[in-house]
Amino acid sequence: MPTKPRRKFQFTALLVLSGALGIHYVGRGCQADFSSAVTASSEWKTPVNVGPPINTSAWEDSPCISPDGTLLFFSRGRHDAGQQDRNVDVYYSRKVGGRWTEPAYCEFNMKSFPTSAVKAQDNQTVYFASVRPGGYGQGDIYSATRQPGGGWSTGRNIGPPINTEYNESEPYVSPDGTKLYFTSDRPGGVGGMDNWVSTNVGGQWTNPVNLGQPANSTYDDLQPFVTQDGSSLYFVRANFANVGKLVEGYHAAIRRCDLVNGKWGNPQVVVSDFVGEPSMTADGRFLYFAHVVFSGGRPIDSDIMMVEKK
Ligand SMILES: [Ca+2]
Ligand SMILES: [Ca+2]
Repeated sequence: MPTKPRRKFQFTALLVLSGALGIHYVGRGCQADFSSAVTASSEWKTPVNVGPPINTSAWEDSPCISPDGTLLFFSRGRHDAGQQDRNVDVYYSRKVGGRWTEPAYCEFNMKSFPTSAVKAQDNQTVYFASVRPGGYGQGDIYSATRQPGGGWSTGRNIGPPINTEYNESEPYVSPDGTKLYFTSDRPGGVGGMDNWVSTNVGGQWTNPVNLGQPANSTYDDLQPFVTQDGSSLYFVRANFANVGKLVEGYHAAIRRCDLVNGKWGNPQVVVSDFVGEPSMTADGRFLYFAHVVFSGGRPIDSDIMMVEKK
């Protein structure tokens, strides 16, 4: 059983949803000054910032790239970088002629309530996390559908057993729609935030199952993304409780576990440091993620970055 004390977050969902790294580090009073260099493991090229019009001086994170690589959802804090609050909304951009179009505001945003961490598989249905009136408590997972005339529905709470009084966020649905991976701090985990999975049987989500060790740990394990063939899990391991102690390797790195005999193997670092929200194209060629930039020990910006497989 976890021995780590439960932490109380004012906006627990938002921490995971968007600006997660920044709020945590602000809250923990991290004093160190970090290089903003992002490094990737040897099978990847050099990570690059996707630039404007996606990135601005505002807080962009939670990228979700469509399987074909032509549609990018992401979150943007409407306040100055490092000053995120509940004003976090989802935008999307399309790649036309090799360039990203000016981001458009998603209809399922709700003013004054954060919405983030969209995951879409077919460009028709999206899953996202939000903190809204009428929810089950803290962050919950919602779904929205593409409307006939364009745009999106406002979103529907997908209910229990996925959503509880605890925090649920970071949904990822498998291409066939049968598996929902998400992050929660609910009881029964390994410790801190863990990743969970539920299976859709006859249109109903089954009781979520903890991914277990070594995919989860007593640190914070969050933001799951599973490759199209289901063989690799990308996620973030961070150490939000002790970030000020500069625990090596736990400054929010993206890791990968491969499925071995039906079990997730030991995680390997893919991209670091102060990175999160992995999302990959179906061909496994492009990995999008968020990166928090620090200056003077404080997060000053978050941008969306991309790395291409060699
Ligand atoms: Ca930015
Ligand atoms: Ca909840």
